[in-house]
Amino acid sequence: MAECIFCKIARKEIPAKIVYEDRQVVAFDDINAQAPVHTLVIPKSHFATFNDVGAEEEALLGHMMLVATRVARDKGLHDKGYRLVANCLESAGQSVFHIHLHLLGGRRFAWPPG
Ligand code: DGP
Repeated sequence: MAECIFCKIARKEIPAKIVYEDRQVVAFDDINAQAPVHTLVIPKSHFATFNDVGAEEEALLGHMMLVATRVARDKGLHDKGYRLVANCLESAGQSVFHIHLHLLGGRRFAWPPG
């Protein structure tokens, strides 16, 4: 999508600290980090929310999860633990309408989330 900020990051039209990329996804560090490690995993194709992802994208969603675990390993979190978060719609905290997984780590997290 032309105006989507995460599409622009995927197309390298605006800068981001990209830590992983392949044909389907890009992972880059969050500009407003909430933990020592805060990386976002996005698909290169645009879906505004997880409600917009159909069953035909099952493999893509699984790939996003596996990439998140790979980045967690690369960032030294594999044995320490980490959190994966996906916010869907405003009430859950979604502010960018291009689906993404948050990989958070490097500190202790509370449960339940706020
Ligand atoms: P969410 O609130 O779940 O939609 O998360 C969106 C995240 O995206 C939020 O933690 C901040 C991050 N973010 C927003 N704009 C940019 C940007 O231009 N660059 C980077 N690296 N992160 C961004």
